Amino acid sequence: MKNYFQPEIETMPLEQLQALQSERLVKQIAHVYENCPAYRKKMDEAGLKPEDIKGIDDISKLPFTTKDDLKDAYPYGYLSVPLTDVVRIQSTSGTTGKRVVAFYTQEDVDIWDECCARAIVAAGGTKEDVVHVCYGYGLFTGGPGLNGGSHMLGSMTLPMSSGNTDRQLQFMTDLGSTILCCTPSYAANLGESITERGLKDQIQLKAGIFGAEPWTEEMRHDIEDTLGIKAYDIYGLTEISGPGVSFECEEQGGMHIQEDHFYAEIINPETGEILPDGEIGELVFTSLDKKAYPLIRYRTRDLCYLTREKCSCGRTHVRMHKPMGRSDDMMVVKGVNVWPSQIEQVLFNQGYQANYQIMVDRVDNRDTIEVQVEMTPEMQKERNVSVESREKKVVAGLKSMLGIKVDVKVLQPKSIVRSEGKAVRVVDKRDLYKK
Ligand code: DLL
Repeated sequence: MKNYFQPEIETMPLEQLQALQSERLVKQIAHVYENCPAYRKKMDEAGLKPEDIKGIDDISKLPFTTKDDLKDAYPYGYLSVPLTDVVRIQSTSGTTGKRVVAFYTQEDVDIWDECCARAIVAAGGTKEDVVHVCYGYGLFTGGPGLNGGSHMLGSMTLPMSSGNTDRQLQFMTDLGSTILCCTPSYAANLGESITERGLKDQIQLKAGIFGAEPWTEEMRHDIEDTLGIKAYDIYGLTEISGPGVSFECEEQGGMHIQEDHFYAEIINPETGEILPDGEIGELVFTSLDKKAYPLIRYRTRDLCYLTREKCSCGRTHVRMHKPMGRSDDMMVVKGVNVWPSQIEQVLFNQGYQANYQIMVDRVDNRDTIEVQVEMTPEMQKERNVSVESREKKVVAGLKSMLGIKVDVKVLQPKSIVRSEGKAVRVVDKRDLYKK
């Protein structure tokens, strides 16, 4: 059985890594120029020939690829192998318009599974573990990705998919699940059900691999306390392959990007200029060895920063900080930039949990914003604290975080619909008035 902590790759010195990346990039550019008319056109327009790309340092010569490019070329425009070599597709949810369909050869699936196997190992997983996957299966990459990684590792895999909490808990207790893979919001939801049903003594979970949506450190601590586990972040996107593009190690200090497969850059989203490590900007990825749908300098719209500071796990691959959200998650309300994650941080700091929603509207030409959040069952029992005083406290916390007045409604437990996959945190009714 192969070892999925791969020191020869994951702890490679930088110069060696750059040599590997250079070799792979040169091959990749030759591949897309030869086999993908959309890339040949882009490179011709930029006056570039494959020979101009001699190594990783030349990457900045290449044009960016955007989500609009992929949507405009739907479905086959960026396919770079004959259709007969494709064994699988996955697809985005299409929440921001037309779907993107990503294609995989068998080798591409193997690379993806390997990245997910590495992620499970980095979270302490071994062949002895029982891996409970309740990310959705189907077009969404969450279920198939972690499923593939767990298979590759040789762990017993529970392909639960999302939803049906009763069944999740039954299998979790009966079969002794030790590693939970789902969105952080569903992990919080499961934690709540475990507490309510008094099942904590019957579960054997030790770790969780949570991603697919932004979540704060505060939410991590809450999940870790409720489930009695270590909660690891995992990141990825359909266009680049799915989960496992980066993941956390035992240090939980940012996610190591699998740099032998994906080259990362951070750019200024306005100017496209490459930013140094430590500066926040838009994350851009180049697939170095995928064949069917290899994206070159793909603009993810995710905002974060990179660090090459030494990590005590020994991995040398660059770490990305938890993305605070996509640039399109940021709302401008009353003229101020508002991130859902800032609101979440205030709520957790005041003892609330993951059950909240943000309603934005425009009334009489003025923006309105209301945060609805549930009391925890413990808060409900504290009879000496009124709902009004709780609301005032959240209003004050949000005012100091955001600088604007936010209306707040503190609700009874169980008033807000629970999420089974990616949580819908924001309902922005102003979108209805567009066009
Ligand atoms: O969400 C892939 C995935 C599945 C990642 C399971 C992790 C676990 P998409 O549906 O294409 O793919 O959405 C990708 O989700 O660009 C980010 O905006 C967001 N995202 C993914 N992981 C994280 C994370 C999957 N750990 C988009 N933290 C990305 C914050 C994340 N945002």
